[in-house]
Amino acid sequence: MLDKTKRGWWKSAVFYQIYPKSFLDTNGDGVGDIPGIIARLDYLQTLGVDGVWLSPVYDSPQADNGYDIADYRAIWPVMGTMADMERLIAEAKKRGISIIMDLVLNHTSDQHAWFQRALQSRDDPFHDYYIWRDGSPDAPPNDMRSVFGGPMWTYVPHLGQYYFHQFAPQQPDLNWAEPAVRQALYDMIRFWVDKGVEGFRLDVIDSIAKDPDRKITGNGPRLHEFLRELSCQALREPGLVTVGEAWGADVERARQYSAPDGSELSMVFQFEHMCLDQQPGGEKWDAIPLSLPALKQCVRRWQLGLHGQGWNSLFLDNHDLPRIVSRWGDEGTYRVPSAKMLATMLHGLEGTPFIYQGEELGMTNIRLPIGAYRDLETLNLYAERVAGGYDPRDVMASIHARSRDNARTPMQWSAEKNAGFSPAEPWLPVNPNYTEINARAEMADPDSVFWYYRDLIALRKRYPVLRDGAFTLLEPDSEELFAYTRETEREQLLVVCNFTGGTVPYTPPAAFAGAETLICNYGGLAGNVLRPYEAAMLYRRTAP
Ligand code: TEU
Ligand code: CA
Repeated sequence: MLDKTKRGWWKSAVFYQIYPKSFLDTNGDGVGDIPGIIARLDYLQTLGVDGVWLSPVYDSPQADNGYDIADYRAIWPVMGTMADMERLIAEAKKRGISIIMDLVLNHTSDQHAWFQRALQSRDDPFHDYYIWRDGSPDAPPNDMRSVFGGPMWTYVPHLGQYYFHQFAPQQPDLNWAEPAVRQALYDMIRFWVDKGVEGFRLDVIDSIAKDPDRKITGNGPRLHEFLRELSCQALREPGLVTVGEAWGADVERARQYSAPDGSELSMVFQFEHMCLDQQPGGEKWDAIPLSLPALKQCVRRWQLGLHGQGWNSLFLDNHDLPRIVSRWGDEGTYRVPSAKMLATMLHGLEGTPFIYQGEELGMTNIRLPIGAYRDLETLNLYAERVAGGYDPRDVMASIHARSRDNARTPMQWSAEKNAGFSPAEPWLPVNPNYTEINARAEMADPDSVFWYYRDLIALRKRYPVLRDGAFTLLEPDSEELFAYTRETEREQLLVVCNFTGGTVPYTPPAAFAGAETLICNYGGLAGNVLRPYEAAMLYRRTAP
Protein backbone atom coordinates (compact mmCIF):
# COMPACT_ATOMS: atom_id res chain seq x y z
CA MET A 1 0.00 0.00 0.00
CA LEU A 2 1.19 3.51 -0.75
CA ASP A 3 1.83 5.87 2.14
CA LYS A 4 -0.70 8.55 1.31
CA THR A 5 0.52 10.99 3.91
CA LYS A 6 3.57 11.48 1.72
CA ARG A 7 3.49 14.53 -0.55
CA GLY A 8 3.25 13.42 -4.17
CA TRP A 9 2.11 9.84 -3.36
CA TRP A 10 -0.09 10.01 -6.45
CA LYS A 11 3.00 10.00 -8.66
CA SER A 12 3.38 6.32 -7.82
CA ALA A 13 -0.32 5.56 -8.00
CA VAL A 14 -2.64 4.02 -10.58
CA PHE A 15 -6.28 5.13 -10.63
CA TYR A 16 -9.44 3.50 -11.89
CA GLN A 17 -12.46 5.46 -13.11
CA ILE A 18 -15.93 4.23 -12.23
CA TYR A 19 -19.01 5.41 -14.11
CA PRO A 20 -21.44 4.43 -11.35
CA LYS A 21 -24.60 4.14 -13.42
CA SER A 22 -22.95 1.37 -15.45
CA PHE A 23 -20.82 -0.42 -12.87
CA LEU A 24 -23.04 -2.80 -10.88
CA ASP A 25 -26.74 -2.73 -9.98
CA THR A 26 -27.51 -4.38 -6.64
CA ASN A 27 -31.19 -3.55 -6.17
CA GLY A 28 -32.56 -4.61 -9.54
CA ASP A 29 -33.62 -1.24 -10.98
CA GLY A 30 -31.26 -1.47 -13.97
CA VAL A 31 -29.02 1.35 -12.72
CA GLY A 32 -25.64 0.89 -11.05
CA ASP A 33 -25.36 2.02 -7.45
CA ILE A 34 -22.95 2.70 -4.60
CA PRO A 35 -23.55 -0.69 -2.91
CA GLY A 36 -22.49 -2.16 -6.28
CA ILE A 37 -19.17 -0.36 -6.07
CA ILE A 38 -18.64 -1.60 -2.51
CA ALA A 39 -19.37 -5.14 -3.72
CA ARG A 40 -16.54 -4.89 -6.26
CA LEU A 41 -13.83 -3.31 -4.11
CA ASP A 42 -12.15 -6.70 -3.78
CA TYR A 43 -12.01 -6.91 -7.57
CA LEU A 44 -10.31 -3.51 -7.69
CA GLN A 45 -7.91 -4.57 -4.97
CA THR A 46 -6.99 -7.64 -7.00
CA LEU A 47 -6.30 -5.39 -9.97
CA GLY A 48 -4.03 -3.38 -7.68
CA VAL A 49 -5.29 0.19 -8.10
CA ASP A 50 -4.63 2.84 -5.45
CA GLY A 51 -7.64 5.04 -6.04
CA VAL A 52 -11.00 5.34 -7.72
CA TRP A 53 -12.21 8.40 -9.58
CA LEU A 54 -15.95 8.27 -9.14
CA SER A 55 -18.03 10.01 -11.79
CA PRO A 56 -20.84 12.03 -10.13
CA VAL A 57 -23.10 10.33 -7.56
CA TYR A 58 -24.68 13.55 -6.29
CA ASP A 59 -28.38 14.28 -6.36
CA SER A 60 -29.26 15.13 -9.93
CA PRO A 61 -32.12 15.03 -12.43
CA GLN A 62 -29.64 13.19 -14.73
CA ALA A 63 -29.97 15.33 -17.84
CA ASP A 64 -26.25 14.61 -18.31
CA ASN A 65 -25.87 11.51 -16.10
CA GLY A 66 -25.05 13.44 -12.97
CA TYR A 67 -22.89 16.18 -14.51
CA ASP A 68 -25.92 18.33 -13.70
CA ILE A 69 -25.89 18.54 -9.91
CA ALA A 70 -29.00 19.59 -7.98
CA ASP A 71 -27.44 19.16 -4.53
CA TYR A 72 -23.69 18.80 -3.99
CA ARG A 73 -24.19 17.55 -0.44
CA ALA A 74 -26.66 14.76 -1.17
CA ILE A 75 -26.49 11.43 -3.00
CA TRP A 76 -28.87 10.69 -5.89
CA PRO A 77 -31.38 8.33 -4.22
CA VAL A 78 -31.21 5.85 -7.11
CA MET A 79 -27.46 5.57 -6.45
CA GLY A 80 -27.78 5.07 -2.69
CA THR A 81 -27.64 7.04 0.53
CA MET A 82 -25.09 9.19 2.31
CA ALA A 83 -24.56 6.22 4.63
CA ASP A 84 -23.68 4.08 1.57
CA MET A 85 -21.21 6.74 0.47
CA GLU A 86 -19.57 6.85 3.89
CA ARG A 87 -19.33 3.07 3.89
CA LEU A 88 -17.76 3.15 0.42
CA ILE A 89 -15.10 5.62 1.56
CA ALA A 90 -14.33 3.52 4.64
CA GLU A 91 -14.33 0.13 2.89
CA ALA A 92 -12.15 1.47 0.08
CA LYS A 93 -9.67 2.96 2.53
CA LYS A 94 -9.33 -0.44 4.26
CA ARG A 95 -8.15 -1.82 0.92
CA GLY A 96 -5.68 0.99 0.27
CA ILE A 97 -8.03 2.59 -2.26
CA SER A 98 -8.67 6.34 -2.13
CA ILE A 99 -11.97 7.78 -3.28
CA ILE A 100 -11.55 10.69 -5.68
CA MET A 101 -14.82 12.51 -6.33
CA ASP A 102 -15.86 14.33 -9.46
CA LEU A 103 -16.34 18.04 -8.84
CA VAL A 104 -18.51 19.88 -11.30
CA LEU A 105 -17.71 23.50 -10.47
CA ASN A 106 -18.43 25.13 -13.82
CA HIS A 107 -22.20 24.69 -13.70
CA THR A 108 -25.05 23.24 -11.65
CA SER A 109 -28.33 21.66 -12.62
CA ASP A 110 -31.17 24.05 -13.39
CA GLN A 111 -32.89 22.23 -10.50
CA HIS A 112 -30.25 23.35 -7.97
CA ALA A 113 -31.71 25.53 -5.20
CA TRP A 114 -29.32 28.34 -6.20
CA PHE A 115 -30.68 28.44 -9.74
CA GLN A 116 -34.27 28.14 -8.57
CA ARG A 117 -33.67 31.24 -6.41
CA ALA A 118 -31.84 32.96 -9.26
CA LEU A 119 -34.91 32.49 -11.43
CA GLN A 120 -37.18 34.21 -8.95
CA SER A 121 -36.08 37.77 -9.54
CA ARG A 122 -33.22 39.92 -10.73
CA ASP A 123 -32.86 41.18 -7.15
CA ASP A 124 -32.52 37.81 -5.49
CA PRO A 125 -29.04 37.46 -3.90
CA PHE A 126 -28.64 34.18 -5.82
CA HIS A 127 -29.30 35.81 -9.18
CA ASP A 128 -25.64 36.74 -9.52
CA TYR A 129 -24.60 33.12 -8.91
CA TYR A 130 -25.26 32.66 -12.64
CA ILE A 131 -24.53 34.65 -15.79
CA TRP A 132 -27.37 36.75 -17.20
CA ARG A 133 -27.72 39.20 -20.06
CA ASP A 134 -30.75 41.30 -20.93
CA GLY A 135 -32.42 40.64 -24.25
CA SER A 136 -35.57 39.96 -26.18
CA PRO A 137 -36.80 36.46 -27.10
CA ASP A 138 -35.51 36.58 -30.67
CA ALA A 139 -32.15 38.25 -30.02
CA PRO A 140 -29.71 36.25 -27.90
CA PRO A 141 -26.66 38.21 -26.66
CA ASN A 142 -24.44 36.51 -29.25
CA ASP A 143 -24.16 33.45 -31.48
CA MET A 144 -22.11 31.17 -29.20
CA ARG A 145 -23.00 27.47 -29.70
CA SER A 146 -23.21 25.01 -26.82
CA VAL A 147 -20.88 21.99 -26.65
CA PHE A 148 -23.98 19.79 -26.91
CA GLY A 149 -25.56 21.73 -29.80
CA GLY A 150 -27.96 24.70 -29.82
CA PRO A 151 -27.26 28.17 -28.47
CA MET A 152 -25.27 28.86 -25.25
CA TRP A 153 -28.10 31.20 -24.16
CA THR A 154 -31.56 30.32 -22.88
CA TYR A 155 -34.25 32.97 -22.48
CA VAL A 156 -36.32 33.34 -19.30
CA PRO A 157 -39.42 35.36 -20.28
CA HIS A 158 -40.46 36.56 -16.82
CA LEU A 159 -36.99 38.03 -16.23
CA GLY A 160 -36.48 39.35 -19.75
CA GLN A 161 -33.00 37.82 -19.55
CA TYR A 162 -30.89 35.05 -21.01
CA TYR A 163 -28.72 32.76 -18.91
CA PHE A 164 -25.46 31.36 -20.17
CA HIS A 165 -24.70 27.61 -20.43
CA GLN A 166 -21.69 26.07 -22.17
CA PHE A 167 -23.39 22.67 -22.02
CA ALA A 168 -27.11 21.77 -21.97
CA PRO A 169 -29.77 24.32 -21.00
CA GLN A 170 -30.25 22.18 -17.87
CA GLN A 171 -26.63 23.04 -16.91
CA PRO A 172 -26.50 26.81 -16.23
CA ASP A 173 -22.94 28.15 -15.83
CA LEU A 174 -21.91 29.43 -12.41
CA ASN A 175 -20.57 32.95 -12.21
CA TRP A 176 -17.06 32.55 -10.79
CA ALA A 177 -16.56 36.31 -10.77
CA GLU A 178 -19.02 36.40 -7.84
CA PRO A 179 -17.03 35.79 -4.61
CA ALA A 180 -20.04 34.21 -2.85
CA VAL A 181 -20.13 31.46 -5.51
CA ARG A 182 -16.51 30.60 -4.95
CA GLN A 183 -16.92 30.56 -1.18
CA ALA A 184 -19.99 28.30 -1.40
CA LEU A 185 -18.06 25.85 -3.58
CA TYR A 186 -15.05 25.83 -1.23
CA ASP A 187 -17.33 25.10 1.74
CA MET A 188 -18.87 22.22 -0.19
CA ILE A 189 -15.43 20.79 -1.00
CA ARG A 190 -14.52 20.88 2.71
CA PHE A 191 -17.70 18.93 3.44
CA TRP A 192 -16.36 16.07 1.29
CA VAL A 193 -12.79 16.28 2.54
CA ASP A 194 -14.17 15.97 6.08
CA LYS A 195 -15.94 12.79 4.98
CA GLY A 196 -12.62 11.24 4.01
CA VAL A 197 -12.50 11.85 0.29
CA GLU A 198 -8.82 11.94 -0.77
CA GLY A 199 -8.97 13.93 -3.94
CA PHE A 200 -10.99 15.36 -6.77
CA ARG A 201 -11.30 15.30 -10.53
CA LEU A 202 -12.34 18.78 -11.60
CA ASP A 203 -14.79 18.76 -14.48
CA VAL A 204 -14.07 21.23 -17.34
CA ILE A 205 -11.97 23.26 -14.93
CA ASP A 206 -10.48 25.40 -17.70
CA SER A 207 -13.95 26.74 -18.52
CA ILE A 208 -14.76 28.30 -15.14
CA ALA A 209 -13.31 31.74 -15.95
CA LYS A 210 -15.54 32.40 -18.91
CA ASP A 211 -16.16 35.81 -20.38
CA PRO A 212 -19.16 35.49 -22.71
CA ASP A 213 -19.06 39.14 -23.79
CA ARG A 214 -15.69 38.39 -25.37
CA LYS A 215 -16.83 34.90 -26.42
CA ILE A 216 -14.22 33.36 -24.14
CA THR A 217 -15.00 29.95 -22.65
CA GLY A 218 -11.71 28.04 -22.08
CA ASN A 219 -8.57 29.55 -20.53
CA GLY A 220 -10.25 32.78 -19.43
CA PRO A 221 -8.14 35.65 -18.07
CA ARG A 222 -8.77 34.88 -14.36
CA LEU A 223 -8.47 31.08 -14.62
CA HIS A 224 -5.18 30.60 -12.79
CA GLU A 225 -6.05 33.22 -10.18
CA PHE A 226 -9.22 31.22 -9.40
CA LEU A 227 -7.31 27.95 -9.32
CA ARG A 228 -4.72 29.23 -6.88
CA GLU A 229 -7.47 30.55 -4.64
CA LEU A 230 -9.35 27.23 -4.85
CA SER A 231 -6.20 25.32 -4.06
CA CYS A 232 -5.29 27.35 -1.00
CA GLN A 233 -8.83 27.81 0.33
CA ALA A 234 -10.21 24.32 -0.15
CA LEU A 235 -7.48 21.84 -1.12
CA ARG A 236 -4.64 22.69 1.20
CA GLU A 237 -3.83 19.20 2.60
CA PRO A 238 -0.73 17.99 0.74
CA GLY A 239 -2.18 14.46 0.60
CA LEU A 240 -5.12 15.44 -1.63
CA VAL A 241 -4.77 14.55 -5.30
CA THR A 242 -6.40 16.86 -7.85
CA VAL A 243 -6.84 16.27 -11.56
CA GLY A 244 -8.30 18.99 -13.72
CA GLU A 245 -10.10 18.21 -16.95
CA ALA A 246 -8.55 20.70 -19.38
CA TRP A 247 -9.42 20.30 -23.06
CA GLY A 248 -7.63 23.59 -23.73
CA ALA A 249 -4.33 22.65 -22.08
CA ASP A 250 -1.10 22.75 -24.05
CA VAL A 251 2.26 21.78 -22.54
CA GLU A 252 3.00 25.26 -21.29
CA ARG A 253 -0.37 25.65 -19.56
CA ALA A 254 -0.06 22.16 -18.09
CA ARG A 255 3.25 23.17 -16.48
CA GLN A 256 1.44 25.94 -14.70
CA TYR A 257 -1.51 23.74 -13.65
CA SER A 258 0.75 20.99 -12.32
CA ALA A 259 3.63 23.13 -11.05
CA PRO A 260 5.71 21.20 -8.49
CA ASP A 261 5.09 23.93 -5.87
CA GLY A 262 1.51 22.59 -5.62
CA SER A 263 -0.03 26.04 -6.07
CA GLU A 264 -2.71 24.79 -8.47
CA LEU A 265 -3.43 21.09 -9.14
CA SER A 266 -1.60 17.77 -9.06
CA MET A 267 -2.08 17.25 -12.80
CA VAL A 268 -4.52 17.73 -15.67
CA PHE A 269 -6.22 15.54 -18.22
CA GLN A 270 -5.18 17.07 -21.53
CA PHE A 271 -6.64 15.85 -24.82
CA GLU A 272 -4.14 16.60 -27.56
CA HIS A 273 -3.51 12.90 -28.18
CA MET A 274 -7.25 12.19 -28.19
CA CYS A 275 -7.85 14.78 -30.94
CA LEU A 276 -5.24 13.45 -33.38
CA ASP A 277 -7.67 11.22 -35.28
CA GLN A 278 -10.07 13.96 -36.23
CA GLN A 279 -9.86 16.72 -38.87
CA PRO A 280 -7.49 19.42 -37.56
CA GLY A 281 -9.68 22.06 -35.92
CA GLY A 282 -12.71 19.90 -36.73
CA GLU A 283 -15.21 17.99 -34.68
CA LYS A 284 -14.71 14.62 -33.04
CA TRP A 285 -17.47 13.18 -35.23
CA ASP A 286 -15.38 13.61 -38.36
CA ALA A 287 -12.75 10.98 -37.77
CA ILE A 288 -9.58 10.46 -39.80
CA PRO A 289 -7.09 7.59 -39.43
CA LEU A 290 -4.51 7.98 -36.66
CA SER A 291 -1.01 8.88 -37.84
CA LEU A 292 1.36 6.93 -35.59
CA PRO A 293 4.27 9.38 -36.12
CA ALA A 294 1.93 12.22 -35.05
CA LEU A 295 0.93 10.32 -31.91
CA LYS A 296 4.57 9.72 -31.06
CA GLN A 297 5.49 13.38 -31.54
CA CYS A 298 2.61 14.38 -29.31
CA VAL A 299 3.54 11.93 -26.55
CA ARG A 300 7.17 13.01 -26.80
CA ARG A 301 6.27 16.70 -26.43
CA TRP A 302 4.27 16.02 -23.27
CA GLN A 303 6.83 13.62 -21.79
CA LEU A 304 9.75 16.01 -22.28
CA GLY A 305 7.72 19.13 -21.57
CA LEU A 306 6.57 18.11 -18.09
CA HIS A 307 9.59 16.05 -16.96
CA GLY A 308 10.78 17.71 -13.73
CA GLN A 309 8.46 20.68 -14.33
CA GLY A 310 5.01 19.29 -13.79
CA TRP A 311 3.23 15.96 -13.99
CA ASN A 312 1.35 14.05 -16.69
CA SER A 313 -1.84 12.07 -16.39
CA LEU A 314 -1.91 9.02 -18.68
CA PHE A 315 -5.15 7.78 -20.23
CA LEU A 316 -6.69 6.45 -23.42
CA ASP A 317 -10.26 5.95 -22.24
CA ASN A 318 -12.87 7.70 -20.16
CA HIS A 319 -16.66 8.03 -20.05
CA ASP A 320 -16.65 10.60 -22.87
CA LEU A 321 -14.43 8.69 -25.31
CA PRO A 322 -14.93 5.67 -27.55
CA ARG A 323 -13.25 2.45 -26.40
CA ILE A 324 -9.54 2.52 -27.24
CA VAL A 325 -9.34 -1.08 -28.48
CA SER A 326 -12.01 -0.27 -31.08
CA ARG A 327 -10.33 3.03 -31.87
CA TRP A 328 -6.58 2.40 -32.15
CA GLY A 329 -6.44 -1.37 -31.71
CA ASP A 330 -8.34 -4.20 -33.33
CA GLU A 331 -11.69 -5.25 -31.87
CA GLY A 332 -11.68 -8.41 -34.03
CA THR A 333 -9.01 -11.12 -34.28
CA TYR A 334 -6.38 -9.20 -32.35
CA ARG A 335 -8.56 -7.72 -29.63
CA VAL A 336 -6.58 -9.26 -26.78
CA PRO A 337 -3.04 -8.55 -28.02
CA SER A 338 -3.96 -5.05 -29.21
CA ALA A 339 -5.63 -4.13 -25.89
CA LYS A 340 -2.48 -5.27 -24.10
CA MET A 341 -0.24 -3.42 -26.57
CA LEU A 342 -2.05 -0.10 -26.03
CA ALA A 343 -1.83 -0.59 -22.28
CA THR A 344 1.92 -1.31 -22.51
CA MET A 345 2.52 1.86 -24.53
CA LEU A 346 0.64 3.92 -21.94
CA HIS A 347 1.83 2.33 -18.71
CA GLY A 348 5.49 2.62 -19.70
CA LEU A 349 5.25 6.42 -19.74
CA GLU A 350 5.98 8.98 -17.05
CA GLY A 351 2.79 10.11 -15.32
CA THR A 352 -0.18 8.75 -13.40
CA PRO A 353 -2.24 6.15 -15.29
CA PHE A 354 -6.02 6.20 -15.21
CA ILE A 355 -7.87 3.04 -16.28
CA TYR A 356 -11.53 3.38 -17.26
CA GLN A 357 -13.92 0.61 -16.17
CA GLY A 358 -13.93 -2.24 -18.67
CA GLU A 359 -10.66 -1.13 -20.29
CA GLU A 360 -8.95 -3.78 -18.15
CA LEU A 361 -11.19 -6.35 -19.90
CA GLY A 362 -10.61 -4.98 -23.39
CA MET A 363 -14.28 -3.93 -23.70
CA THR A 364 -15.26 -2.59 -27.13
CA ASN A 365 -17.56 -0.02 -28.76
CA ILE A 366 -21.22 -0.82 -29.38
CA ARG A 367 -23.44 -0.23 -32.44
CA LEU A 368 -27.00 0.65 -31.46
CA PRO A 369 -29.96 1.99 -33.42
CA ILE A 370 -30.45 5.69 -32.73
CA GLY A 371 -33.45 5.10 -30.46
CA ALA A 372 -31.34 3.11 -28.00
CA TYR A 373 -28.83 5.90 -27.29
CA ARG A 374 -29.20 7.83 -24.04
CA ASP A 375 -26.45 10.45 -24.28
CA LEU A 376 -27.86 13.92 -24.98
CA GLU A 377 -24.80 14.87 -27.00
CA THR A 378 -25.37 11.91 -29.35
CA LEU A 379 -29.12 12.51 -29.65
CA ASN A 380 -28.63 16.23 -30.36
CA LEU A 381 -25.94 15.51 -32.92
CA TYR A 382 -28.22 13.10 -34.77
CA ALA A 383 -31.13 15.55 -34.84
CA GLU A 384 -28.92 18.45 -35.86
CA ARG A 385 -27.08 16.66 -38.64
CA VAL A 386 -30.11 14.93 -40.13
CA ALA A 387 -31.98 18.27 -40.12
CA GLY A 388 -28.91 19.79 -41.78
CA GLY A 389 -29.14 17.38 -44.71
CA TYR A 390 -26.56 14.74 -43.74
CA ASP A 391 -27.25 11.17 -44.85
CA PRO A 392 -28.54 9.40 -41.69
CA ARG A 393 -26.29 6.43 -42.52
CA ASP A 394 -23.22 8.67 -42.33
CA VAL A 395 -24.43 10.17 -39.07
CA MET A 396 -24.90 6.69 -37.61
CA ALA A 397 -21.39 5.73 -38.73
CA SER A 398 -20.00 8.74 -36.81
CA ILE A 399 -22.08 7.84 -33.76
CA HIS A 400 -20.97 4.21 -33.83
CA ALA A 401 -17.36 5.33 -33.90
CA ARG A 402 -17.53 8.26 -31.51
CA SER A 403 -20.60 8.34 -29.27
CA ARG A 404 -19.96 8.70 -25.57
CA ASP A 405 -22.37 5.81 -24.99
CA ASN A 406 -19.68 3.48 -26.40
CA ALA A 407 -17.94 3.82 -23.06
CA ARG A 408 -21.10 3.81 -20.97
CA THR A 409 -22.59 0.38 -21.69
CA PRO A 410 -22.83 -1.73 -18.54
CA MET A 411 -19.73 -3.36 -17.13
CA GLN A 412 -19.44 -6.95 -18.32
CA TRP A 413 -19.08 -9.04 -15.18
CA SER A 414 -20.10 -12.51 -16.40
CA ALA A 415 -21.82 -14.47 -19.18
CA GLU A 416 -25.05 -14.46 -17.19
CA LYS A 417 -28.13 -12.45 -18.13
CA ASN A 418 -27.35 -8.76 -18.75
CA ALA A 419 -23.65 -9.54 -18.27
CA GLY A 420 -24.22 -9.98 -14.54
CA PHE A 421 -24.66 -6.20 -14.31
CA SER A 422 -28.30 -6.30 -13.27
CA PRO A 423 -31.19 -8.76 -13.09
CA ALA A 424 -33.36 -6.07 -14.71
CA GLU A 425 -33.28 -4.37 -18.10
CA PRO A 426 -30.20 -2.07 -17.89
CA TRP A 427 -30.65 1.70 -18.42
CA LEU A 428 -28.38 1.40 -21.50
CA PRO A 429 -28.05 -1.86 -23.47
CA VAL A 430 -25.29 -4.31 -22.62
CA ASN A 431 -22.81 -4.98 -25.41
CA PRO A 432 -23.85 -8.35 -26.91
CA ASN A 433 -20.23 -9.51 -26.83
CA TYR A 434 -20.47 -9.95 -23.03
CA THR A 435 -20.83 -13.70 -23.47
CA GLU A 436 -17.16 -13.73 -24.49
CA ILE A 437 -15.77 -10.58 -22.94
CA ASN A 438 -16.45 -10.53 -19.20
CA ALA A 439 -14.61 -10.31 -15.90
CA ARG A 440 -15.39 -13.84 -14.77
CA ALA A 441 -13.99 -15.40 -17.94
CA GLU A 442 -10.92 -13.19 -17.81
CA MET A 443 -10.17 -13.94 -14.19
CA ALA A 444 -10.20 -17.63 -15.07
CA ASP A 445 -7.75 -17.11 -17.96
CA PRO A 446 -4.12 -16.34 -17.02
CA ASP A 447 -3.53 -14.80 -20.48
CA SER A 448 -6.41 -12.33 -20.24
CA VAL A 449 -6.28 -8.57 -20.61
CA PHE A 450 -7.25 -8.33 -16.92
CA TRP A 451 -4.17 -10.11 -15.59
CA TYR A 452 -1.96 -8.19 -17.97
CA TYR A 453 -3.23 -4.90 -16.49
CA ARG A 454 -2.65 -6.30 -13.01
CA ASP A 455 0.95 -7.05 -13.99
CA LEU A 456 1.50 -3.59 -15.50
CA ILE A 457 0.23 -1.96 -12.31
CA ALA A 458 2.49 -4.15 -10.19
CA LEU A 459 5.53 -3.26 -12.33
CA ARG A 460 4.97 0.46 -11.72
CA LYS A 461 5.27 -0.21 -8.00
CA ARG A 462 8.43 -2.28 -8.34
CA TYR A 463 10.61 -0.33 -10.75
CA PRO A 464 11.43 3.30 -9.90
CA VAL A 465 12.37 3.91 -13.54
CA LEU A 466 8.68 3.71 -14.44
CA ARG A 467 8.01 6.64 -12.17
CA ASP A 468 11.16 8.71 -12.62
CA GLY A 469 12.90 7.71 -15.84
CA ALA A 470 13.60 10.27 -18.57
CA PHE A 471 11.87 9.54 -21.85
CA THR A 472 13.57 9.14 -25.23
CA LEU A 473 11.61 8.39 -28.39
CA LEU A 474 13.12 5.83 -30.78
CA GLU A 475 12.19 5.33 -34.45
CA PRO A 476 10.17 8.58 -34.68
CA ASP A 477 9.25 8.10 -38.33
CA SER A 478 8.11 4.48 -38.18
CA GLU A 479 4.48 4.10 -39.24
CA GLU A 480 4.31 0.73 -37.46
CA LEU A 481 6.31 0.84 -34.24
CA PHE A 482 6.09 2.90 -31.10
CA ALA A 483 9.37 2.41 -29.24
CA TYR A 484 10.91 4.44 -26.45
CA THR A 485 13.27 4.21 -23.52
CA ARG A 486 13.04 5.47 -19.96
CA GLU A 487 16.25 5.98 -18.05
CA THR A 488 17.56 6.87 -14.60
CA GLU A 489 21.14 6.71 -13.31
CA ARG A 490 20.51 3.12 -12.27
CA GLU A 491 17.96 1.62 -14.62
CA GLN A 492 17.03 1.46 -18.27
CA LEU A 493 13.72 0.44 -19.71
CA LEU A 494 12.81 -0.22 -23.33
CA VAL A 495 9.16 -0.21 -24.38
CA VAL A 496 8.36 -1.49 -27.85
CA CYS A 497 4.92 -1.76 -29.44
CA ASN A 498 3.74 -2.94 -32.83
CA PHE A 499 0.69 -0.86 -33.73
CA THR A 500 -0.21 -3.05 -36.73
CA GLY A 501 -1.85 -6.40 -37.40
CA GLY A 502 1.18 -7.46 -39.45
CA THR A 503 4.64 -8.81 -38.66
CA VAL A 504 7.28 -6.07 -38.45
CA PRO A 505 11.07 -6.52 -38.48
CA TYR A 506 12.64 -5.30 -35.24
CA THR A 507 15.88 -5.68 -33.33
CA PRO A 508 16.21 -4.03 -29.91
CA PRO A 509 19.10 -1.57 -29.46
CA ALA A 510 22.38 -3.33 -28.62
CA ALA A 511 22.32 -2.05 -25.04
CA PHE A 512 19.29 -4.26 -24.42
CA ALA A 513 20.80 -7.48 -25.73
CA GLY A 514 20.25 -10.03 -22.98
CA ALA A 515 18.03 -7.64 -20.99
CA GLU A 516 15.29 -8.99 -18.76
CA THR A 517 11.74 -9.08 -20.17
CA LEU A 518 9.41 -7.48 -17.63
CA ILE A 519 6.26 -8.09 -19.63
CA CYS A 520 5.30 -9.16 -23.14
CA ASN A 521 1.91 -9.97 -24.64
CA TYR A 522 3.40 -12.96 -26.52
CA GLY A 523 5.41 -14.37 -23.63
CA GLY A 524 8.72 -12.93 -24.87
CA LEU A 525 10.20 -11.36 -28.02
CA ALA A 526 11.06 -13.84 -30.74
CA GLY A 527 14.07 -13.29 -32.98
CA ASN A 528 14.07 -10.17 -35.10
CA VAL A 529 10.37 -9.54 -35.67
CA LEU A 530 7.39 -8.27 -33.74
CA ARG A 531 4.19 -10.24 -34.21
CA PRO A 532 0.78 -8.56 -34.73
CA TYR A 533 0.27 -5.97 -31.98
CA GLU A 534 3.20 -7.40 -30.03
CA ALA A 535 4.42 -5.30 -27.12
CA ALA A 536 7.15 -5.73 -24.55
CA MET A 537 9.12 -3.99 -21.83
CA LEU A 538 12.81 -4.87 -21.52
CA TYR A 539 14.81 -3.87 -18.47
CA ARG A 540 18.38 -3.60 -17.30
CA ARG A 541 20.11 -2.29 -14.23
CA THR A 542 23.10 -0.15 -15.06
CA ALA A 543 24.27 0.49 -11.48
CA PRO A 544 23.61 -1.22 -8.15
O1 TEU B 1 -16.73 16.89 -20.31
C1 TEU B 1 -16.33 18.09 -20.93
C2 TEU B 1 -16.54 18.14 -22.35
O2 TEU B 1 -16.30 19.18 -22.93
C3 TEU B 1 -17.07 16.94 -23.00
O3 TEU B 1 -18.44 17.07 -23.02
C4 TEU B 1 -16.51 16.76 -24.32
O4 TEU B 1 -16.43 17.95 -25.02
C5 TEU B 1 -17.35 15.85 -25.11
O5 TEU B 1 -17.61 14.70 -24.38
C6 TEU B 1 -16.62 15.46 -26.32
O6 TEU B 1 -17.57 14.97 -27.16
C7 TEU B 1 -17.12 16.93 -18.99
C8 TEU B 1 -17.62 15.57 -18.58
O7 TEU B 1 -16.55 14.66 -18.64
C9 TEU B 1 -18.78 15.19 -19.45
O8 TEU B 1 -19.23 13.89 -19.19
C10 TEU B 1 -19.88 16.20 -19.18
O9 TEU B 1 -20.95 15.96 -20.04
C11 TEU B 1 -19.39 17.63 -19.39
O10 TEU B 1 -18.14 17.88 -18.77
C12 TEU B 1 -20.36 18.62 -18.79
O11 TEU B 1 -20.29 18.54 -17.39
CA1 CA C 1 -29.54 0.01 -8.70
